Amino acid sequence: MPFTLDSARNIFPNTLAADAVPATIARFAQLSAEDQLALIWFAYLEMGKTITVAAPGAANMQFAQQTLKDMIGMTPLAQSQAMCDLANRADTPISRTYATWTPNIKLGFWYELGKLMEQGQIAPIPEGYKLSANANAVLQTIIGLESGQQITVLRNCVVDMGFDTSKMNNFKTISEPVVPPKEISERTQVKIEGIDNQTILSYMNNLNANDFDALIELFTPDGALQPPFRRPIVGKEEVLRFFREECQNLKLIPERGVAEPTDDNFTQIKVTGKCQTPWFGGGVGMNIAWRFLLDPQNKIFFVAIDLLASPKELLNLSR
Ligand code: ECH
Ligand code: GLY
Ligand code: GLY
Repeated sequence: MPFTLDSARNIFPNTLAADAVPATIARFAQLSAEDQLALIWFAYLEMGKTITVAAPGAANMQFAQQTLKDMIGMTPLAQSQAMCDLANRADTPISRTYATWTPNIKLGFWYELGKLMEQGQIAPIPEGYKLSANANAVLQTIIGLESGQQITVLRNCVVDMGFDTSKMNNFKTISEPVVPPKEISERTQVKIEGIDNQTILSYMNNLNANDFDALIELFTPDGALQPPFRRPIVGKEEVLRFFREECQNLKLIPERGVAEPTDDNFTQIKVTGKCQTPWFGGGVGMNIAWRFLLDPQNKIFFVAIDLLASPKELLNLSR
C-alpha cells in the first residue's frame, strides 16, 4: 500500500507528545483578555527566575519599531486597550499589522513591550491584579510544566494573538532577513547512535548551518514537514518558506535513533534528542522526536517534529 500524507503521519504511533501543551493553550484561550495578559506576565516573571530570554536582534525589531512607537504615544488606557485587542484578536490596525508578522517578530514585540511596561512607558498590569480562579489554575499548570513545554505554551499564545489572517486578503508576511548559511569551516557534524543514513545526517547538519537551500533538496517535491502541534506543511515551496521564516539559528542535538524498511521500499526512521531555540540558547533543551519517512531514493517524503511528554520518551524508539 503506497504511503499517503495521512498514513505517514502515523508512523511510530507509540511516540508520546506533550499533550499538556495544547490542553493548556485551550484553557488559556477561554480566559478574558485581561486575565490572559496578566497570566502571561506572572508566568514570565516566574520563569525568569530559572531561564533567561535573549534580547531580539535589531534586524528582527525594525519591523515592530513603528508599532511600538505608536503605542508609546498613546494614553495608558489606550495602551491597555491595544494589548487587550491583540489578545481578543480584534479587528484594529495594530492587530492587523501584528497578524502579518512571523512568530519571532511577534515575540520580539512583546519582549520590548515587557521592558517598556517595567520602565513605565507602557501601562503595566495593574498592581495587585487578581487573576480569576480559572486563570490562576492555568498559571499553576504552566508553572508545573518543564521549561521546554512552558516556552512552547508561551510562544503559541503569542503567535495566536492578533487579527485572524484568514479574514485578511492581500497581505504579505513580514519576516526577518534570512541570514547567510554558516561557512563550511564553521559547521558542525552531528553523530546519532544507531543512524548512519546520509539524508538524516544532512538534514540535521544543514538545519544547524541555516543552509536552507541544501536542506530543501533532501525533500521530495510533495514532501511535508509537521512542526510540533501543527498541521503538516506540504510541498517544497511551502516548507522552504517555513525554514526561512521560522527556523533560523536553531540548534538540533539528535542523540539516538532507529531505522527500518517499510512497504514499497520506503524507510521509517525515528530520532530523539534535544533542540535549542536562539531565544533561550543552552538554557532550555527541548526533548524532541523526529519521525522521518524516506522514499526509495532516500528523499524525505514526511518528517514530524514532536515535543516529547517527558525526558523518558527520549529512550522510546519502539514501533
Ligand atoms: C508580557 C505580558 C503581556 C503579554 C505578553 C508578554 C510577553 C511575553 C514574552 C514571551 C516570550 C516567549 C518566547 C518563547 C520562545 C519559544 C521558542 C520555542 C521554539 C521551539 C522550536 C522548536 C523547533 C523545532 C524544529 C525542528 C526541526 O527539525 C524542523 C523545524 C522546527 C510578559 C509583556 C505576551 C516576551 C521568546 C518554543 C521546537 C527541530 C519544527 C522549527
Ligand atoms: N533572540 C532570538 C531571535 O531573535 O530569534
Ligand atoms: N521556531 C523557531 C523559534 O522560535 O526559535
